Amino acid sequence: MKRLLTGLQPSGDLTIGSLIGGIKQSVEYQNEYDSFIFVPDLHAITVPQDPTLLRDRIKKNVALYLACGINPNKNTIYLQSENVYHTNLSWVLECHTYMGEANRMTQYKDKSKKQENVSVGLFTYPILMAADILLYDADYVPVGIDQKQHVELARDIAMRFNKKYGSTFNVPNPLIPKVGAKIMDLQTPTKKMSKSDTETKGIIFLLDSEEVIRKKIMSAVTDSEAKVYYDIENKPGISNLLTIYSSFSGLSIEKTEEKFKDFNYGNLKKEVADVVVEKLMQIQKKYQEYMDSGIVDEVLNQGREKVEKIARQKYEEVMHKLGLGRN
Ligand code: AQP
Repeated sequence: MKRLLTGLQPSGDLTIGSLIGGIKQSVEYQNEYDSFIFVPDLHAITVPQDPTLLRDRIKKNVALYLACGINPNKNTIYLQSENVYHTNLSWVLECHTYMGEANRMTQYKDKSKKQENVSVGLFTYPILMAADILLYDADYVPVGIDQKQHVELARDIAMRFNKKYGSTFNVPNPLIPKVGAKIMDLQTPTKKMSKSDTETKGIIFLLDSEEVIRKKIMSAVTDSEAKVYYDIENKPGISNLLTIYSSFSGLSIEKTEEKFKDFNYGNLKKEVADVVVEKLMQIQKKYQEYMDSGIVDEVLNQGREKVEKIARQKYEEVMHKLGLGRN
């Protein structure tokens, strides 16, 4: 069975972008693949975090994974920082990554603009991500379009390492969703909806109340043409709303466009809000049950035990090939 790996940073509360661009794929693929899903808390500290909020979010995110349909019997669920081999391998991979390659990462360019003091960790983030993937010989990594470049870097590093030291790592492939590849901010629809943005009016968090969700969608920025059709370039706000509807309802973009072609913007927003509220309320009910049940720790303990063995074996192979250590 091919292995699929995904992780969503606890750098902010999970959003509908995280759901559509990340979790949804994992839910759809969990019957077909040996699925690994983890909480990349080491990635989260590439930008400043409040320790109390971070720790709180780790458990919340696992409960949300489960509430969104990640089945703990079909997925290996674990916490990145509880397995030292991620950082060990990351260092090894850093020593096999060229500055030119790391310099080309566009997400770093975007994210570093938002920071005052940019950490080296933010720059080397894609290499830690490569370690996350290569450590477990993942075949597929479901990612939003913005993270595709990182998976390509992991591929390049894997191929280089294999060529130099003999076959060691599986070469992974990105899996990009057809619809909802990028959910945009409702207030600035030319910008990706990101959970760590400080301006939250344009972000729908999975745990937002019904009232807040409706308010955010009803005040989404659109345009003055008053005509509903899909055109990302000229109508980013409307196109984003159509994408959100399509992703939540399962209707294709073409059918969604057709359905709303005679709607005014207010009525379109109301329908989008209805479909989002319905889904998120179901998720929130299950989330609360998981948070109250103690299952989160159970799942993370099991995951930690399983991945530690796999990772140690891979890292020892790497050490041996590089001439590190004594054996
Ligand atoms: N708005 C989005 N549209 C589509 N896909 C998205 N993803 C995140 N936001 C959107 C996808 O979700 C997966 C997990 O990503 P992540 O949470 O680890 O990192 P990220 O892409 O950096 O997410 P954010 O929300 O933008 O986080 P911050 O604010 O911390 O930078 C990935 O596959 C991602 O593409």
